Amino acid sequence: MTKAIIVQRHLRNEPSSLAELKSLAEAAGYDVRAELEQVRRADSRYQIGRGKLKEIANLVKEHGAAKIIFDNRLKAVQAYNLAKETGVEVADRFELILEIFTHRASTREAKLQIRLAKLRHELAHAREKVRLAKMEEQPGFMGLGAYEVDVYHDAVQRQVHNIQEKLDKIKMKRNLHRKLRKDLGYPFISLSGYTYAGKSTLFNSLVEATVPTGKGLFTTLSTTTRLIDLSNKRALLTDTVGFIDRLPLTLIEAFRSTLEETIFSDLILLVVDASESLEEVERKTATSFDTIQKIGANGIPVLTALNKIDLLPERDVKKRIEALKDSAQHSVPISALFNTNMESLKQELVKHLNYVQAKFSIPISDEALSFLSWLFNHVDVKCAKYEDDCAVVVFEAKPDYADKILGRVEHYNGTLQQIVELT
Ligand SMILES: Nc1nc2c(ncn2[C@@H]2O[C@H](COP(=O)(O)OP(=O)(O)OP(=O)(O)O)[C@@H](O)[C@H]2O)c(=O)[nH]1
Ligand SMILES: [Mg+2]
Repeated sequence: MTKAIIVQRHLRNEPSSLAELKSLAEAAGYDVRAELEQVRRADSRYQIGRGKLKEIANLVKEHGAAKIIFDNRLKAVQAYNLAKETGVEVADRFELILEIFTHRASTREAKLQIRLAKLRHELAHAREKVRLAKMEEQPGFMGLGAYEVDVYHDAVQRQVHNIQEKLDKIKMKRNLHRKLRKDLGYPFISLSGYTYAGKSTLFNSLVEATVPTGKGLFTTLSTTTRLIDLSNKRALLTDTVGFIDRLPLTLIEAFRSTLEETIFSDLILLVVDASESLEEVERKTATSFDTIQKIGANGIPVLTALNKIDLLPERDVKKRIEALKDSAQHSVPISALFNTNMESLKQELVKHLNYVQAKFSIPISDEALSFLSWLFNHVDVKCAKYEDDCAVVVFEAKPDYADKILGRVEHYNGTLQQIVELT
């Protein structure tokens, strides 16, 4: 394991993020040996002050560290200067997140998305890096000197284009799958929320799946969709990549097609880790709502699951519900790990899916009977009885699917008698 030192510079009114940076570093496989914090304005050459830099250099020697990781975004020149002064590689939080994603990406799409994010990051820093690389060889700055800036820039741009084409093809396939699923009439529910909140654990518990969980931050980088049974109704539930504070736009853009599962859902099931301090719960919930907006999923109804309540006394659960009531209007306390309150959660999911209940009558014929047997297999039929030469049926479905069904009812000379919203 590479030994690392983590550093954050922040203003007095800004919070410390070293605990999260440490979890990120560990998720990337580093052994964090020391942490350092400095309250001051950013220094243009080193990000931190000169005195602190000496301290870091000493820590590097003392611990035999091979990497310094900054919470702050570093300019290429700052990373260069820091590497020069300390003799080891320097990375910032964004590069650290990229590193985790690179290790963890298992699907072809996720791998391509990561390469795209990396190349875009390269492009943004290309000119500065090439200039620095030409001056002198430094750890983490090698291998660029042979390229002329423009040649390098063009080469990267071509690769970006290439990957984008491949991703577009995968996206088309994904769109087709989504359309096929839509034709089945099932509503889409997507799990969403901060990384490590317990989305995959909840997914496994709701649909009896075995997606990987708990390997540190960002365990899930691709999507998995399964049918979920909600008392006679069925929906499709998707587990997907988690959010984090200051998630770089490059990464959001690169992961757009994965995130589209959320954008096109009928309901977002937002998972919040309620076991942390009230401050953390509020910060991570705000980040989650913010990211939902950023990816263009605002307007989709959100149901919040306050997870990990097994770790909290009951009065603290109430405090969290109270604290979040403005942002998360509808919340259900649960423990995904111990299957606590799963039935209430399922009931709330059904409530939030905005089903309609429709009643129709249809004259009996061979065709009508085979349509009715299809209906029993595809929607929640509440009641069916025979009156004179007609069948009278009450069923519940998503509004657009109910419309489709009623179209077929009309086709068989049936009549709609009543339709009501169930919320
Ligand atoms: N005590 C307790 N731990 C839980 C609960 N739900 C999840 N966890 C733990 O929280 C950790 C993270 O769970 P995951 O399901 O991997 O979280 P995630 O939101 O899918 O994380 P990413 O895929 O990284 O975004 C794991 O160690 C789980 O065992 C719960 O209800 N109670
Ligand atoms: Mg997960």
